[in-house]
Amino acid sequence: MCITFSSNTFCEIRVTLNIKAFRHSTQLLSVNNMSKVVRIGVTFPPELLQDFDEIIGRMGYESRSKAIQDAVRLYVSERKWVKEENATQTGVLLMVYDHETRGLDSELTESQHHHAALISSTMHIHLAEHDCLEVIAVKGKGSEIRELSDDLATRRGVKILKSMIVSV
Ligand code: NI
Repeated sequence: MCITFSSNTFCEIRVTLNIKAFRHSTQLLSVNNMSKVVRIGVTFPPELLQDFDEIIGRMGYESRSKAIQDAVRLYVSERKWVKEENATQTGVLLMVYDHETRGLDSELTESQHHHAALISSTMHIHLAEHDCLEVIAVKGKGSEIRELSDDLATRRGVKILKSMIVSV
């Protein structure tokens, strides 16, 4: 697994994850069959890692690996709705992005126009000097919501994309 963030400066750390989660990965660095874990290399922008360490330190985590496993588990559980491809679903996509990332503003607008039938409403808030918050209300087929969500989330400059989706 390779995670890339928008910053140009990275810290490298090593994390250990449950083997079940990454048994299909083609980029495993090493597998320890005895302990049923996979060791992978992940890069982080230093400030993200600093924030993460501060939070898990306060929570009392003894190792980064356990905290990262829990974070990934939460991410997976929050996105389980994507499996219900054919059901009609509704909810909101909440996105934070850096509007100064070259071309991003128009890419995001283009993507939303492409999925116009899915989007009921969009609210844009200028959060800070660089950051914008966009709340996109959606209703439609699960697979189409997932397509839009993935398209937005994976663009460079998009820092957070949180989905709150329910089946109706
Ligand atoms: Ni803005």
